Amino acid sequence: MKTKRCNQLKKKITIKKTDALIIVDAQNDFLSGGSLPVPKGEEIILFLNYYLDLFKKAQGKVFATRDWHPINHLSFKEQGGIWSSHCICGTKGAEFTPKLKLPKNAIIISKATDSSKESYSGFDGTELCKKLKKSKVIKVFVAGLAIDYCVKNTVIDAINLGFKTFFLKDASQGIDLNPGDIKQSIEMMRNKGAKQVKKQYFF
Ligand code: VGL
Ligand code: ZN
Repeated sequence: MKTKRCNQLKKKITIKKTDALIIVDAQNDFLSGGSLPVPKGEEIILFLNYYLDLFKKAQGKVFATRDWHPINHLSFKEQGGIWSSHCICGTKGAEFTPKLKLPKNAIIISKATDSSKESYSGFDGTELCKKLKKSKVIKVFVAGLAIDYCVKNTVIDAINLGFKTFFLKDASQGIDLNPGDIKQSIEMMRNKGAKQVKKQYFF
């Protein structure tokens, strides 16, 4: 039986000061030319910049997470992990793509900084929740790389922490290490209560 989805948006969205945009891992290593490129990753930059502009005009809050690994992070193949080494703190690969128009007042959240622990969520071991609550944020709009890892885990944590959570599909791409991972991740986010939205839904 097909279950009816209620988290399809019917009204247009207006960004408020208490809304936050959370850009996940828009870093050089996750884009073409980087050490762990996400397929079609570049396609999201245009959309991310569109949302950044929207949030700037509405004086919404902007957060940007970054994968910020030590050189011997357990997720790297040399350490027995599944990923080629990427986003090593302080390197060019770990920098945000220069194409991203990140405002000066964006709050940067470094994650997965402990060599012996993987953290896909921007909330895991960081001050992201504290900072959002301090800014009186109610709604979060999550976008970036990669849908099936850091975006998914950030979205699920945001929901569990009580934020009204939106997933910006057009400003996100995934890896699909196992084909179907992206689709499954989106299903999971929506089943947990995330609202999937795109550019056309905004004023
Ligand atoms: C990520 C794989 C490894 C992500 C981070 O940002 O989604 N994926 N580290
Ligand atoms: Zn990583």
